[in-house]
Formats: sequence, structure tokens, C-alpha cells
Amino acid sequence: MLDKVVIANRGEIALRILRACKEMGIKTVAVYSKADSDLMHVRLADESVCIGPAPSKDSYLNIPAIISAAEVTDAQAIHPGYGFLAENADFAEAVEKSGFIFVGPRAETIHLMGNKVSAIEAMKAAGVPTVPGSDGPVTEDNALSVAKRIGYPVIIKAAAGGGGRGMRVVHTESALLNSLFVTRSEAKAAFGDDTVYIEKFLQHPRHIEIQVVGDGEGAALHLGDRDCSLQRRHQKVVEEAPAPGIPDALRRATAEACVRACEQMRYRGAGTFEFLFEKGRFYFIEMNTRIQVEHPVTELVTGVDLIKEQLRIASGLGLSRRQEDIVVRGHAMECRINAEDPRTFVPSPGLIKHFHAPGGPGVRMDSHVYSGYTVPPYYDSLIGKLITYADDRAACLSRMRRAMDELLIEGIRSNIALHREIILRDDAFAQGGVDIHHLESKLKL
Ligand code: MV4
Repeated sequence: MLDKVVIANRGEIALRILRACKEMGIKTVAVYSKADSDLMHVRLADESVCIGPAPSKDSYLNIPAIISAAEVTDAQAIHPGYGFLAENADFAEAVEKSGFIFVGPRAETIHLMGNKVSAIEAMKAAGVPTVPGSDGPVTEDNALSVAKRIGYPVIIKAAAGGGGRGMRVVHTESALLNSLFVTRSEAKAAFGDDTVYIEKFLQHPRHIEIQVVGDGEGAALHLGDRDCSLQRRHQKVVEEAPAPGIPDALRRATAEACVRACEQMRYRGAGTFEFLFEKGRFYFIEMNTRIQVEHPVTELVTGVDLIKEQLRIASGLGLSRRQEDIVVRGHAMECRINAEDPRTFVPSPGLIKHFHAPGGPGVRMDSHVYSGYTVPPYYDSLIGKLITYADDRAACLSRMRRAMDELLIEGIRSNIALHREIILRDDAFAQGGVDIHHLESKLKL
């Protein structure tokens, strides 16, 4: 097993990684910016190293500073968490070239999945269902014929984009070539790569993703699915596992195709296959090569600690289970708690005068904040995740309403009222299976 790990992140995920390390007897090194010396995981870590000024580009995105921290503390491995450098192939490569273990896939895999055109190509080869589209980069010469074949509306996406960046919907043939030009220019400016591709635009899909783990040597398994359809401006707000109302055979067939893709690429570590689900079919759109914010819902329904699994894999111990050992039982739901105005969504950093976390049966609070903690203005506004688990979805939702009423955050604005008053009281949400537009449509009323 690994002896000492650098946690190259901040906030709740840094604390989550620290907790897993401590339980496994792994020593921890916290790296933090000048704005973050009061973080809970910095206090709890065996060692800590300040890696630079508050802005992310000078600290959590500073590759040499993070690698230096691993060198001076004589650590063996670096866990990137999510966001920041987690899906940066150059970082993964620099970590391994410097003689450390990157807790995640090989740089080559991150690179392959980072390009959405090559990711889709790899998925097709493994039998994962994809969206009808251009089958590779689109050109000014074939765009009109591709769009005619698949039918309007279509969506033009940047190959280097993802997560909602660099896309454009086109409803008519007359608008296609101009949109192609604009999307290409924006992709070039944002990513330094003007490669774009076309897909059929699905108008009312759900966002369902499948969690996988691989040992890097061709063994892989899946841990079921999550429904992340409740989102606003590409920011997930509530996630749950399993996705409600999906036929079992289809659920299993899609997950098994993901496992085959992992086996083919000898995938290493934890990963997520993102799908759109519409009219009874799954369509692959992207793969995330990191641990995700919403991993706890999968942990609660499977009993697998995904961070420990990442650390096991990184240390060369392989997977802790076989597919037959994985059983999805009950239902879990996660509400993201953000330091933001519940009506305007404007970030609300500042002093948390009082914080009280809910408890009781089936309740988990993943948060780094405490009474007297000041949320700095430099990073994203996620300050915690309230997660509930119960035998079925209705009981899980009822438990979430109860737990959300116990959560107390005083001194800053938070989206607790959005959860309590809008989402957790919504009949359509209670029914299950709302699409990706549901929350935004509801907020417009
Ligand atoms: C789509 C789509 C409809 N059809 N692709 C947005 C984020 C990025 N991961 C892919 N996205 C979408 N791709 C096709 N062919 C609609 C979206 C989309 C979306 C997807 C998942 C979650 C929220 C979303 C919000 C708006 C659009």
C-alpha cells in the first residue's frame, strides 16, 4: 500500500481523500494556497505545504509547485481530486515522469478521453451506444450532408470541449455553415483546437452516468448508474443512484458495454461514462477520467468506498471486488450545498458564524466547513454535500427533506432554501425521471 499521498485539491474533496488515507494508514500531505490555511484537511494532515497565492493558476493549477511539495515531503503519490488538474494529461505525465504515482488513469487515457472525437471513436469500437453524428471531425465540405442524414436539429461541439463548453445548436440548414464557423472560432480561442463534430440534438434527455473502476491491466467493473439531470447552467444540483425507472436489462447492457470499453483501453482508476437517455435509449457523450463530486451516492448504494478503491488501484493492489460482488441496494440522493444566493445564484463567500450538520440514520454530510470558517472568494462555491440513503427512493427523499431541515448555515447565503422550498417540494421531482431542462424551466416560472 502507498505510504504517503499528496492531496492536490481543497475543500470537501480534499477532506474526503484525507479521511480515506487515514483509515488506510496512509500518511497525508495537504497542499494549500495562501487563502486556504484554515481548511479542515490542512489541520488534519500529517504535513502541509503552502504552494502559492490565492488564485488557482498560482496554486492548485501550479504543476511545478505541487510536484515540489511531493519531493520535499518524500511522498509517493499525488491524488488530484476533481476539477483543477484532475483531467490534465500534462499534469499526469509530469507527475509520473518525476517518479510519483498519479492516482488516476495513464496520461495517454486522459488525453484520449479529453478529445471527445477520439473518446466517441473508442466507445463505438467497444459497442457503447453513441449519438448519431459525423463519426469524427466535421468539415465545411461534409457538414451539410451529415446534418441532412441525421436530421435537424443538430448540435455542433468542440472536440476539446466538454461539460457544456463550446457547443451550438442548429435548427435549420440555412444556419449550419455560419454556426460551424462560429463554433470553430470559439473552440480555437478557448481550447487552441478548432476541431468540431456534429451530433443529432436530443431535445429532452436525462443525464445518466455509469461509474466504473479499472485496474489498469484489463480488469474492470461497473458500480451502477447515477441520474444527474437536475442541473442549472451545467452545474449539477441534485444527483441520485440508481437512476429511477430504467429497465433492468437496458441498465445492465449499457453498464456492461462500459466495462468492455474499460477492458479494451486497460482503464486504470475510477471513471464515469456520461450518457444522454431519451425515449428508452442511452447515448454516450463523454467520459470523465476522475472521481466525481457525486461519487457518494454510488458508495451508499454499493457499499464500495471509491476513494479507497482509487488508492488501492494506484498502489497496484488491484480491484477489491468482482462484478458478481457488486449489488445495488436501496436508493441514495445528494444535494449540493453552495455558498450562493438562492434566487440569483451569485456567490456568497464570507464568515460562517454558525454551522450545524444533520445526522441520524441514513444521513451523510461531506463538508469541510465549520463554525468560524471563512469561505474564500477565489474558488467554486461548493461548501458541502448532503447525502441520504434509504431502502427506496420515496424514503430517501423523505429523509432528505428531514435532513435538509436540520442543516444550519448562518452568516453567508446558501442554496439551502432552493433545495427546501423548490426542489424537495416539487411533484415532478418526487415522481422521478425529470429531464435536464426541468430545473431551469421551473426557475423561469
Ligand atoms: C447534448 C445535448 C443534446 N444532444 N448532446 C451539455 C454538457 C455536455 N456534457 C453535453 N451537453 C449536452 N449535449 C446532444 N447530442 C444536450 C446537452 C446538454 C446537457 C447535457 C447534460 C446535462 C445538462 C445539459 C444541459 C444542456 C445541454
